Amino acid sequence: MANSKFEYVKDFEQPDALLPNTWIVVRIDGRGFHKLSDHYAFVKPNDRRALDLMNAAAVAVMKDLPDLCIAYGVSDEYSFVFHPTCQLFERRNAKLVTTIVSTFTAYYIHLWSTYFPSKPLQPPYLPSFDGRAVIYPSARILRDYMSWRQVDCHINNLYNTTFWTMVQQGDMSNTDAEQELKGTVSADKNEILFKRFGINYNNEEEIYKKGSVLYRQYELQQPSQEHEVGDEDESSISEPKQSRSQQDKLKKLRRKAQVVVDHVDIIRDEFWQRRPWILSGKP
Ligand code: DGT
Ligand code: MG
Ligand code: MG
Ligand code: MG
Ligand code: MG
Repeated sequence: MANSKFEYVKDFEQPDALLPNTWIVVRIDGRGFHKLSDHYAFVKPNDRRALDLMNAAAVAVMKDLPDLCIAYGVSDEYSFVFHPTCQLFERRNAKLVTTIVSTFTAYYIHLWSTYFPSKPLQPPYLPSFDGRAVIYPSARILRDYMSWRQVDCHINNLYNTTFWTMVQQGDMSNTDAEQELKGTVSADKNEILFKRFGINYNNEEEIYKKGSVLYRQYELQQPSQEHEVGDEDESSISEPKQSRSQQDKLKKLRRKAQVVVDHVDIIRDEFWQRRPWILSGKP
């Protein structure tokens, strides 16, 4: 196309490529899900259908974007992780975030009726999500980020489980339950659940306690115990760049892999040691 005199406006666009050789985490979060969950009468504190729907939309995103190596979801949020070697969209921030947010939202709405067949979506209560990208310079810090989200899941779930049990089974008012829980630590909440309601928090469903972890499982790579991966297993900066054909081959393998939905501890080393391909990016 010939240059027009208007083309100079392109110079106003700002470059926004994310730093090379860093982990990229795109976290999305449901907008106003407090209201949305009320409107569609999500079960409190945990609605299994709502969580399964979040997971199904996230699996679709993982399948659509083979560059993603792991994702973690809890409540109305999901974190999607790109490997430091990722070159998708030249690592442009806005392009990565908007693609993930819109793809996730599209699938969430598309799959809604499968999980809530008797509750058609009604404007203005339509699901939408915000998103942001954050880069992390090492696998250790990436893991600390993931741990942060899972600890958050645990703390919120223990609180919400105790609070709603006191209200629903203990016939307390929201205000009284909130008042009593003020300043309590985990052990206090465990004790309230056990002594007053005979509930052992440990026996609650893993999906509520641990959130959801998505990763690729390859036919030839079953989880192994032997493989040792230190925390310092950074994708080495000195590693030669992958050629185009190498990248394409890896992409194909990733596309064919099964995306697993797991509800397991990702704070301790074991999860990562048994699945070394997640952090190594091979394949
Ligand atoms: P935001 O993110 O600033 O637009 O505002 P919200 O309202 O989305 O707040 P946020 O993201 O901090 O908290 C998530 C809300 O979603 C929280 O109010 C509870 C609701 N929610 C998420 N999962 C469930 C569920 O399984 N059951 C119920 N009843 N509510 C849920
Ligand atoms: Mg929020
Ligand atoms: Mg939200
Ligand atoms: Mg949230
Ligand atoms: Mg276009």
